[in-house]
Amino acid sequence: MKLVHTLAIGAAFVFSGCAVGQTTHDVIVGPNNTVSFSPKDITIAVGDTVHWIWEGGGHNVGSGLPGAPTSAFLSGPPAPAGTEFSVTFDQAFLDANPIAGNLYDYHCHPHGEFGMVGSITVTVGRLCADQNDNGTLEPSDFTAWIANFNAGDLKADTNQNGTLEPSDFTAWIAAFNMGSSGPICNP
Ligand SMILES: [Cu+2]
Repeated sequence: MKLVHTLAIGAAFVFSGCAVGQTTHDVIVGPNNTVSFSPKDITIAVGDTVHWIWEGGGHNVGSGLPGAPTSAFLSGPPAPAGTEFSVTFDQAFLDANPIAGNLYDYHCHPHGEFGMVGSITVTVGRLCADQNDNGTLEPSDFTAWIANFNAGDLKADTNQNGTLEPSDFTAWIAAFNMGSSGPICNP
């Protein structure tokens, strides 16, 4: 507690330019001459990008289940090996394409009926800096971070490395300074 307090005095008002980027998740289309996506089902955070890479040809990527396509995304007609396609599942995408549980099924049009299907589940976490989980960032999130940290609550794990340590404090400062464009955390 004392260590954390000392750090706070030294660093609380230093702007951090540390950029915490969103994650890009690669999915292989038609690996090893199979009619499949790999990995098939993934869970990502809001703001992340899914990047499909064609290892085999004659495939495409279209949202929805086989026989029931949706308009959320479509790579185009079946395409050759080497094709790439990306979709960023940011808040604007979620708003434009609302679906239960933010679960986006997709399939290859020629091979969906043969099991070439996949899914993307988008988890909408809270801003990492929002330690009191009230949906906004304010100075009380700082005292909430201290409380969470001292309680061993992984909500204080603002650098998202799975453990609590002093560097989570600097990560909290960075996240706080980024405001609403800051990183998303679960929990
Ligand atoms: Cu296919």
